[in-house]
Amino acid sequence: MASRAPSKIRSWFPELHLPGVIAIQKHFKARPTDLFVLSFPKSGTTWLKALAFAIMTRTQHPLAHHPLHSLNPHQCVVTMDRLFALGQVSTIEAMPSPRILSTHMPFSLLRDSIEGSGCRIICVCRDVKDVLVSWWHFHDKMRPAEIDRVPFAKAFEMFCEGICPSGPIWSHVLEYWEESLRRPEKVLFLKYEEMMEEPMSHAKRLAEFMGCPFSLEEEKEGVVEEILKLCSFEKLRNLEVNKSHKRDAVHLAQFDSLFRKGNVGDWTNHMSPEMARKLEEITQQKFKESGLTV
Ligand code: PAP
Repeated sequence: MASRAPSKIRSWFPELHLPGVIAIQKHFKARPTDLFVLSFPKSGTTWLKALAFAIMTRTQHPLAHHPLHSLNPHQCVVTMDRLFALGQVSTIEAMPSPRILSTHMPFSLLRDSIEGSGCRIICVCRDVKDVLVSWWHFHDKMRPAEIDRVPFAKAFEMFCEGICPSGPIWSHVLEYWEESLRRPEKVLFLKYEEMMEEPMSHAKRLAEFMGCPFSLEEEKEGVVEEILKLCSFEKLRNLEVNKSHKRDAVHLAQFDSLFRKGNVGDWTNHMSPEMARKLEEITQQKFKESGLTV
């Protein structure tokens, strides 16, 4: 069997996440029916998890009494890294098919665990400037009281160097983008900004890709609109579960920290024009010849 040259891509992980990444590489094998929600952190994962879960389970749960009313999207679609880190592999193995699973691992680190399985992948990317702003706020909110706040200018410098969880962002995004070009029937690549602009067409596209398209009756009955409403930022943010400030061993993020503004272009409130230009130039340089524009 031909052996693949080791990937040259290097990624940063918080120490806490590394055992999960290593355990996934050692022990995880995807099933043909698996659906993966894969993303760089702060790119729209929570929203995509909610949408994928609501679309897949819409016939099992009437939308008015759907689990998303009482569970955070990250409780509905598990982030594998944490369960693997905690040694709870059996929880994932016991999940009935079709499973929806998620991780922020770069494709090159996940590839061997999913290759040849036939599983489907949905990835979402977001304007790099907004990802940085979102990450900075999230990091600040999660920061223990005894640790000083990282000034935005410092976070900006580090981000430009590629230093942030799962970073550098550019190789992470490009790997999934290239895989979506190679295997469009199995890898769907979405952009947060386009989803915000045209949520309806994206929900339908998602359902088709997932193999459970909306029927004409469902469309007439307004099921697509209902799902979009259930998964909307406003709706999710105002649910009791998502106002919770608690965190547990599996979900390290406090649920309320996952719903900040949900806007496109909040970077204008944080970056000088020079900073924005610098980040845009780096991004253009990294993505040049890939056909990807973010
Ligand atoms: P994660 O990587 O920790 O899972 P992720 O969900 O990818 O986080 O990103 C969080 C961002 O998505 C937040 O953006 P902001 O900081 O710019 O506000 C969050 O507000 C936004 N977000 C969460 N839920 C939704 C939603 N339902 N619709 C749109 N944006 C959302």
